[in-house]
Amino acid sequence: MTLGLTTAGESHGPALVAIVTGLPAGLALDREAIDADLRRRQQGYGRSPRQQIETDEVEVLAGLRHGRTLGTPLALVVRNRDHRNWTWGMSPWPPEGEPEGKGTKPVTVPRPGHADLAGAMKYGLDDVRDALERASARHTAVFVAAGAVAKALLGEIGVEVNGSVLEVGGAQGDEERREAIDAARADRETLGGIVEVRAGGVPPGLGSYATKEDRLDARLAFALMGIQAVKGVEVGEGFGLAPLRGSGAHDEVVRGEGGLHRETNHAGGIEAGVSNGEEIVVRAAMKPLPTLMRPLQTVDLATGEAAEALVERSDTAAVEALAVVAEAAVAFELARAAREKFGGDAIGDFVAAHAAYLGRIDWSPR
Ligand code: EPS
Repeated sequence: MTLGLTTAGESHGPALVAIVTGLPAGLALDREAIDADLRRRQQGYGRSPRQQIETDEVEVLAGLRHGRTLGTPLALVVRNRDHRNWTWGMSPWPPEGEPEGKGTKPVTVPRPGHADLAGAMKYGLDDVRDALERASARHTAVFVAAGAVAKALLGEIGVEVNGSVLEVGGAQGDEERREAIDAARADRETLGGIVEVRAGGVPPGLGSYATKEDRLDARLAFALMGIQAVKGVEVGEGFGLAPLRGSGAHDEVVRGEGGLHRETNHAGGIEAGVSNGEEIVVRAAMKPLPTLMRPLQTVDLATGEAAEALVERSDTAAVEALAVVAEAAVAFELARAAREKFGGDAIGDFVAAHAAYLGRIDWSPR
């Protein structure tokens, strides 16, 4: 038993879609909680005016009845309100009538750092829009909806997942980060940053050292690296462990009141690809976004001449959004690992298997 996630959707197409498979029956979902995460993802400082057009809300097409999962594929939809400005340009079928609205002219000036050039070459595209629409981080909205479902499942076994921003453009405090974003916007620049996700209540034993694919650290790195603009991932103290001696790098085992635990957490809650019962701590580094209002140099694919890259409405920074998306990605992967360990067709089976397992092991969270 495992969880599956398939998504579809372009940035300015009609909608974003996710199908989640492998949920137990009887899990209560809260529409407000899912929509709250969708709003959190939209709210960060430095987002594009696009966010004033979108008010993301989840719709459920299948797999849910009266707020409880049926144990069947759960189909989630988030509509793109902006699509009304692109009905001709992003029409799924050959458009009828005169071209109108946005996206009517082919994009031929690829942006360095975006999917544009590699996508056009790989898929044989004359219009770079056919690459950038799916590569856009817009579709992280539906990942967040799926992540909210995963958090509901994890909540049943006392696991909580939280993402937060550590830095934007090298600035750390709230005020400093806003100043950095304002300064970048004034210079028609963009910024990246670092986010952290922490998961508490994760029991020892999620993931496995049995194969590379089972390793929880590898799976979380994959989940985070799969998010647009992420260029680096760290587990626990990550790169900071490299210069240390062994005695300062590992987490000694002690007996607490209710069982075994660690005094430190250099490992970020994962040893040998298996959760060890300490808080899971992972970080992701995001590059500055590639759509600059001060365009970088490129080559026009239609003429072969030097040109300036595409300038489109875009975000100055989306690091706060990444914190929410990364939280969803970590939650989904932990939920998947928990489904593998605890199984169950009904939510009660899943919860009972978790409780029986905790009864067997000698563990007490710090
Ligand atoms: C994005 C470009 C901007 C962002 C978008 C991601 O969209 P637009 O080109 O329509 O202004 O706002 O993100 C979202 C719409 C979203 O909801 O996150 C890109 O190129 O990745």
